[in-house]
Amino acid sequence: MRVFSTAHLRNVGLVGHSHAGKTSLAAAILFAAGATPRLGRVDDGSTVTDFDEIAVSHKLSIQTGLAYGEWRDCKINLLDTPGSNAFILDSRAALRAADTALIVVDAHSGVEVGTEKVWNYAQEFNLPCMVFINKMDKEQTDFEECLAILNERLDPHVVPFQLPIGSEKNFRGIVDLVTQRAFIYSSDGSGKFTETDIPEDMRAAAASARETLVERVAESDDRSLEKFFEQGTLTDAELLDGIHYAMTTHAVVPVFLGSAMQNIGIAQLLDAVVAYAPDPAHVHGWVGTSPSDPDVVSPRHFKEDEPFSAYVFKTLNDQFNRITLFKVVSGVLKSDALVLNANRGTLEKLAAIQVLQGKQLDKVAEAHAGDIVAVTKLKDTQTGDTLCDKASPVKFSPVAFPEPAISFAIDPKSRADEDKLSAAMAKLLEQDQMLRYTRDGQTKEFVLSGSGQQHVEITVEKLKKKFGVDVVLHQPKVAYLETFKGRVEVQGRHKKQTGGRGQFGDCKCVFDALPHGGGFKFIDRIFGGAVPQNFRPAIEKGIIEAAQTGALAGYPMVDFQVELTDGSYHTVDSDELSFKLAGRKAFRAAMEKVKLILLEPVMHVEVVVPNECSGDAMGDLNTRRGRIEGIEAKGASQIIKARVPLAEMLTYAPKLNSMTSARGSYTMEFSHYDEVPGNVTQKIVAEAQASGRLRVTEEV
Ligand SMILES: Nc1nc2c(ncn2[C@@H]2O[C@H](COP(=O)(O)OP(=O)(O)OP(=O)(O)O)[C@@H](O)[C@H]2O)c(=O)[nH]1
Ligand SMILES: [Mg+2]
Repeated sequence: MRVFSTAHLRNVGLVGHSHAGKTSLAAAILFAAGATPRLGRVDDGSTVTDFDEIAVSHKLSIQTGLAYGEWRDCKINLLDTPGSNAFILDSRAALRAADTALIVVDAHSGVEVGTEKVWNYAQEFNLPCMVFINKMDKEQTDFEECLAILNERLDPHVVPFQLPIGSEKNFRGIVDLVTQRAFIYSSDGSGKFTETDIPEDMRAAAASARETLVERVAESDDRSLEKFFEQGTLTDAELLDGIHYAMTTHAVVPVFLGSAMQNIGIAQLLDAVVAYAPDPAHVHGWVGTSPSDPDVVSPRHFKEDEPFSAYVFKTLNDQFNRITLFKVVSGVLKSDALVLNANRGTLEKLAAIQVLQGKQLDKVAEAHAGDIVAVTKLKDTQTGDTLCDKASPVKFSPVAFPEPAISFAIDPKSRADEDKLSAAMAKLLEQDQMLRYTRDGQTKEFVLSGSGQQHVEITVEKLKKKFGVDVVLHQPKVAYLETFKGRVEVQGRHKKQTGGRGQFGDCKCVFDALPHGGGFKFIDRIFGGAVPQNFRPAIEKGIIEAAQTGALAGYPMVDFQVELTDGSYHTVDSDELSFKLAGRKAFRAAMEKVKLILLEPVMHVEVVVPNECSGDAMGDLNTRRGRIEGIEAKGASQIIKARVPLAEMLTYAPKLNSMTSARGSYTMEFSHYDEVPGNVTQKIVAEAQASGRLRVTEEV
């Protein structure tokens, strides 16, 4: 594999709504660039970037695939990202490594939910954008209409750089408005084309569209505008200069078009990427910080003569291999380099530098600033880490992900599955930052959380297919707690005489409710020897154990204190166990006298919905016993902030999807425990009685 210098690199993130044709476009680009002998197709699982067997079977990208093609002396690194709702956050992680976002749009569907999302991600990283209108060969597609939608719903700065020749099944080529040439493609999908003058019947339209293009570019900066007024137009060199500037300032978003499936327009798109997409050197560098002091800013530029630094944006792994993907931010990396992992303070040897073509690795001698490469077998390095020259340490901030939206409890199907589960999950967590795997301390369930139901289901499929671990999913239990109101004095007396040595323990206690969050307190108020000192902890132990199964619905009892005031003992029969049982009896006696209350976890929820859905979304939160605390406008969306009981949020993800046609999203985090209203308590108590969780086991 050849080494490419910074000026000859282009890092392009293919982003967009699911099914827009990103993976197909990556396949067409790789074929055009001679990287594959045939045109790969999603429909028969032969693309380079969707190599994963699960992606192939679902005909859907489930994670970012990396590949590259060589075009006109440049190496174009392609990040083929997933667009489906459950995986689209991965495109955000990938865009961190890109220098240009190529937004792929389905000509028939126009701007979709995913298009808006990736547009926002690109803005977040301040990336120049290009749009590729794909599927121009499809029925019911209209270029002008699609352009109008892009203009209205995505950004008013979109400007066509090409026009289509023919439409729908007669779509056969493009007119390039910058070079003012036409390209007519053969209809056999081979990607062969002939270059001609602009067809007679399109000349007027092309001239007017070009005029708009030049004007829009000129308007983006004063110098160009002056020249435009002086000369009435811009020279080719001025136009190219102007396009670069206009793209980086977001004054112009160039629109290209074609058909990935029919292999039309790909060569011109690649020409445009090489000509207009910035090379890394023209991108402002990254600002890192000193690993030892986050307040000390340490900028890096995409320059070959700076010390080496790189950002790890992805980890791929299976049972056997671990591949770390990173973007070289500064310097030149040579193989066998010993570098610092600035996040972990350890040294890593980057033995062989590799380039990735889907799943295939090829060695390369060096990687220059801006390039995206991979290494295998690193010890400690994780996604989000910075690798750097140990003499010049720097740390870049990782991409932060929102908390997962949906959780399921998982149960291994067998003992063998249980044994393998945690090792397999550790590998999956390493490669998927949107996934969380926790054990609920109270319900004792293993909980798998992800960004959507499909995300969690595909994770379960990976567990089975890649690690041979079979699990079942079910709704997680809610970790209710119990408490009480009031103050009571009770006696707990345990006495047993069954021949031989008996058992005897007796205590008097005052049970008193504490405010929410007060936990448990045990206060020994016995003066003198009513109960010998060494038996008193047993009383406390007995109460703590008994409190694990509350008297209302069998959930742990919290927020109360017990004062031990008195008791009695027997010199022969008393022992620790007897006093533990006395403590239990005291607890149960108290529970019969106080007013029991059920507590439930309440979440702080933030829901983002398009303006027109906010009424429905608020109404729905009300039916979920939610308390709306605020609503804020953000562009065409509303952010609703509310506190909602967790029990009501378990089924929220699919409901929000259907209410907003998948345009809404939400995050939630634990807020506090609150009292469950009476009618809901009755239901939970009835369920607890039916499930037998109220049965108390006597220990004698
Ligand atoms: N007619 C037509 N179909 C296309 C074209 N490009 C892709 N398709 C089809 O559209 C479907 C989706 O294509 P993909 O390439 O998987 O789309 P994607 O954007 O990668 O989708 P995700 O990975 O889910 O984000 C497949 O069935 C493709 O064959 C095109 O130019 N014309
Ligand atoms: Mg795809």
